[in-house]
Amino acid sequence: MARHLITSALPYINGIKHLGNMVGSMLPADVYSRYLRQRGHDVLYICATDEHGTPAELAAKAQGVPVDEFCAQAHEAQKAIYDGYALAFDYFGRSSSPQNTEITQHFARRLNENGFIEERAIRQVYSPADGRFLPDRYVEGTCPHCGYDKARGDQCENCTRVLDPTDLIDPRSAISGSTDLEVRETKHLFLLQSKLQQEVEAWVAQTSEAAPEWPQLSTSIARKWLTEGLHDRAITRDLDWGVPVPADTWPELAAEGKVFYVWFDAPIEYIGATKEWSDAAGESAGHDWKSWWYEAADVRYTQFMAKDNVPFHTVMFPATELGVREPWKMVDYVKAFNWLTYYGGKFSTSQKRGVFTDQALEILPADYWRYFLIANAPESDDSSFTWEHFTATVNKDLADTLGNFVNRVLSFSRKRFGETVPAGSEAGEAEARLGTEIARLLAEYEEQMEALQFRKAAAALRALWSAGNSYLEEKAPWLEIKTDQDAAALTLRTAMNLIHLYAVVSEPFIPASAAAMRTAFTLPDDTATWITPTQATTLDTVPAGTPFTVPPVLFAKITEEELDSYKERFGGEGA
Ligand code: B3M
Ligand code: ZN
Repeated sequence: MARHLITSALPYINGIKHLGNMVGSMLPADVYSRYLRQRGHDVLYICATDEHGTPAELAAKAQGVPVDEFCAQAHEAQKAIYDGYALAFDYFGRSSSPQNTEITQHFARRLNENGFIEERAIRQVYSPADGRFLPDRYVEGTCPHCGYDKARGDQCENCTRVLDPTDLIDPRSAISGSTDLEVRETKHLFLLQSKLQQEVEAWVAQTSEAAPEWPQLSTSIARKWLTEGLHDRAITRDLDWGVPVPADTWPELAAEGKVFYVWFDAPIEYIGATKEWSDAAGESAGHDWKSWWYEAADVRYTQFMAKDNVPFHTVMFPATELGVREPWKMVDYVKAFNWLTYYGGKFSTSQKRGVFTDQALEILPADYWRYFLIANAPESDDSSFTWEHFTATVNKDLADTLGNFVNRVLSFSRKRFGETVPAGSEAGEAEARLGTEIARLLAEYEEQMEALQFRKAAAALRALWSAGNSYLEEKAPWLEIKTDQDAAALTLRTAMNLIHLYAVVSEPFIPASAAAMRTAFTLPDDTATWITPTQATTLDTVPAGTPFTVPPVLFAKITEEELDSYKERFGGEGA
């Protein structure tokens, strides 16, 4: 059996993420990892905070704390939220780790030995008052296109035009405000991606077309970038915070304090964080990071990310890995997502529009969000978050279809037959039909999950829940009981077996509720992590006589008043 390496794009350190970030990377990666683990695969799910670069330095400055302290705190804050969503990372690392420094420097040295790195002199803005070169975002001024007076050196937020710091009118330092700026020549390292164009092209063609094919979104973005041609790019910056250029190879640049550009070291942190995972556990734990990454032909590597990150993962990082000329594991499957919008508009971290991951958890438990987000994942197109849609989905799918079924069946059975699963008659024709239907839907669910089609997998799961409701309506044990106790008992025993099946197969989506359903039954050897379609046909994993309890209501309905208050708090339509 293959080993599965799974990574989700590394959340940037400067601030709490919104629901759109969650559904486009970490959440589906977690659902997929959980599913594969349940199916008995050896899975390693790695993520980390992406901590270098100017936004981290600027955010730390704004808070008036040293950047390393800022990152340490922000890492813990993000980690706590992801724990709240029950994201079951094998390790959640930090790109500022010594492990990442070591591997990033190693990659750079190898690229250099192989002729893929060149030192080039470029002209850059220098601030004598600050005593340093100012990278793009550290220069502010007036946009030459629209006149906006707070345009940054990389882009004007107002008209979105991409800028060069030297384009700005009346430029000033974002650090000190000094307008005494000059342009000086300085050396930087360039990665000669143009030399790797053909190799990357061949790799993309081969990998994206292998079975299963990459989603069209990933392939089309990769192709577009390759068609436009790979350009050599600067991979160093003048910043205090970052992976230092190694002095053994570039003494002059190291002495000037140059560090690698954040997008150079961030993907390498997938490997770095795996080493952090190894190192943290000690050798005794059997965590062998290198076996997952180096000469790891038996590893199947799946990445999750939003579409804006696709070029870095399908083109740039592969170019880096290919240029290193060592057998590092390259991605097999790139699962990319479109945008989740907020009432059709952009979720925006900088403008605080939409629902942030910490706020969502203050309102409702993680399972509500996990289910809604995955069932509406922006897979083939953008999808829109609205409070109306969220409320309708929670109330219908989670509260009515699943939660109500569970509580109704268990409460009614306890009332009529006591606290163990009743025996009743032998299964009949209705049970046979139900078993066949459940097996069919379960096979569909497995197929969609294996194809990483999350919306379709969610739809199959929902259909499994509905099938239980249809069965219950058809048999109507509350009527059967009046004339035939054994018939009613059979119906309830069958329904309780469905609850147990739901507990097992819903776990990737709603782990906490799944645990509540599963522990309702006191089964001596209930260790199976999956129920196959064939096993499902007989619906007999929970035998008569099994003690059970009635769990608290699994999902509360969202009321009209609550809906109104959420819209009021977060801004509804037109936001
Ligand atoms: N940190 C995502 C972002 O901030 C970026 C992903 C890195 S993955 C190696 O847009
Ligand atoms: Zn502008």
